Amino acid sequence: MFNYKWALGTLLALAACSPFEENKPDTGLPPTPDQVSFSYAPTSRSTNVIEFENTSEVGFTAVWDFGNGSTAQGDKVEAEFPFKGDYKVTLTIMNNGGKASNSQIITLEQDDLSLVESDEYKFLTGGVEALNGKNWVVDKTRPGHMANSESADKVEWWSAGPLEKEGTGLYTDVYNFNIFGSVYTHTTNGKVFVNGAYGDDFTNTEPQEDDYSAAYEDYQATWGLVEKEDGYYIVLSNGADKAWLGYYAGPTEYKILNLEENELYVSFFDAKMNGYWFHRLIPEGYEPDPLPETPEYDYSNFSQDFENPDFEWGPFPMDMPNFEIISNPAPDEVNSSGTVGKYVTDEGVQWQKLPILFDNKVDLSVKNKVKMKVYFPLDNSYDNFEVGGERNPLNTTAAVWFQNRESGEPWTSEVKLTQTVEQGDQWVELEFDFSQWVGPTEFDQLWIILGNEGHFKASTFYLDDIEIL
Ligand SMILES: [Ca+2]
Ligand SMILES: [Ca+2]
Repeated sequence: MFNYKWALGTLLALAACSPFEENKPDTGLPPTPDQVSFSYAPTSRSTNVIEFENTSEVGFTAVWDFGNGSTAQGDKVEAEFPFKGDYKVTLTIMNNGGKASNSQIITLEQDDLSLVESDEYKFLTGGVEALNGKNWVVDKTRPGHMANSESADKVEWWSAGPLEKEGTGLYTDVYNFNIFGSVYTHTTNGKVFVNGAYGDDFTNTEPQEDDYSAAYEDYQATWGLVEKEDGYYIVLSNGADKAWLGYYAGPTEYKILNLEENELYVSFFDAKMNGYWFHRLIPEGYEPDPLPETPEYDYSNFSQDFENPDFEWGPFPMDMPNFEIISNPAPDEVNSSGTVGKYVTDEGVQWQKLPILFDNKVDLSVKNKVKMKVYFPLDNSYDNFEVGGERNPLNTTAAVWFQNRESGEPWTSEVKLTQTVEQGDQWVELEFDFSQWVGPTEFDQLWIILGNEGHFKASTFYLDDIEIL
């Protein structure tokens, strides 16, 4: 919803600047609903593709809601209605004084299934051959079937491990999309999984760590597939009642990140978290191939010099810096080795960091120093403003920290050390001494961040000879 409002706001702002749109008198007074009118007619393409025309005598911005999940702006617009039914079409007229709306119910007598022959419809519903629609379930056995992020497109904060939400009600849900009548059926098997901030939307809740399970009956709603500037969205609607997919966190719009026969990957905005949740779904009964696992290493014997060209540091459960082994770009006295790691962050993606996973728990009373060599190029566009400002700067620090990756909130018990790298354009050896934390024994993961945590900038660093001593 946030995305939509933002997009609409932008469009309106553009329209207000366009001289071509100001062909209707703008009295400065707000329009009234009786001044808002429109006509419509089927097009030659299909009786289910309707052209609408704004016939209002006031205002200069016309915004349409077609009652099928899609919207448009302009005085002459087209909308597709693949399925028969009654649709409430609303035109909103805006001028400098305000806005007013008027609606008409339009009736489509027949389906036009030629409008839903695209792969998106076929993969989501099974197409016109699937009289009972297609059942989807959360891909519970593979990592990443649920995740969250500040971004709608990339997982940055947290990613669920296999079966991590067992017992919450999430894995017993079945989501059916039927192309006929656009019917969405959410079979709950009695219990649904609800975000902790949305417990008041349900009765009969039971705590699940910071979240809830809630008793909830099966229900039916309608679904639509809406194409926006940034791709397709599934839009669910159930009148005044709730309709959702997966973990309940408020919204009825689901951005499709991937849709193929055996995978539906979506993200959705959680207004209370001000971030996005992700679900990967698979057809009910489909047995997915295991995903490649992130390699794990022996903590008591870990070192990495990147001299083995076959070394693969990943795949990672979240979006990490682009990492590759390359020839040492600047051999010097500190690091004359042949090959090193290249660590590149993308513009606009926050929280990129490299993990090292251990297959055993870390014992800081035995080994408690992390050493590594880094090379910070001077031509990164480092910022100068303070950490904790509006955006974290890209700066000349390197940080390493230990976490317990089995914890649901690993950051609450982490131990972290940060150092400023004093020289650029040369190799520098760093040592991080964790000997003050010999107590905790739950850590099983080390993170490395070069250039500061939480910045959004493109950056390039080099890394080599990581050792735990
Ligand atoms: Ca359930
Ligand atoms: Ca090396």
